[in-house]
Amino acid sequence: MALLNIINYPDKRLHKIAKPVEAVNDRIRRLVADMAETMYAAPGVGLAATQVDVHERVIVIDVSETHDQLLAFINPEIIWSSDEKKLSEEGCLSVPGIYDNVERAEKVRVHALNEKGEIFEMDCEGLLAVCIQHEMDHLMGRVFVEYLSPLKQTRIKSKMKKLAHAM
Ligand code: GNR
Ligand code: NI
Repeated sequence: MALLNIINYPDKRLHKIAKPVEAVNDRIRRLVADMAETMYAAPGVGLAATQVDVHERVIVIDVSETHDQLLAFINPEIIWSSDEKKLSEEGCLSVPGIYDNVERAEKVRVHALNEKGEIFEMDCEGLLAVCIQHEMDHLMGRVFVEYLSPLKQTRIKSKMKKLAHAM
């Protein structure tokens, strides 16, 4: 296992669109294990491959309080979203220290492959629903701050650039 480097916003690699995984093999299983280790160490409740500069459709999530309920989503697709929306506060490991409200579907149904390459579907609500939509956005090259006002985005970019220079 290995800790992977998380790309920080603003970085144009966060806007790359991930390609579908062609085969769930040992390379993908190693990626899932390394992403899980990186997510737990951060610590975070989710991580998309885009954030570790791998542009393939892989997500890991663990929203349990006990940090022992790892979910891996390979080639995930949201096949249903509720019309009901919900506003909730989000953060992102690629935008450290920034938290703001984003509106998402309250419930979603996801179709994906697991680490064995088997198809599964999952109904998601609460933090899991928020997180899966946040991670799916990463795979499409979208970061949650892009839902905020242009003024906030400008401020966040300048704050992140200052932080990067201070390192
Ligand atoms: O760790 C994370 N917490 C979080 C909180 C509210 C909404 C979304 C998230 S995802 C985030 C980890 C991350 O950046 N995933 O891409
Ligand atoms: Ni994120």
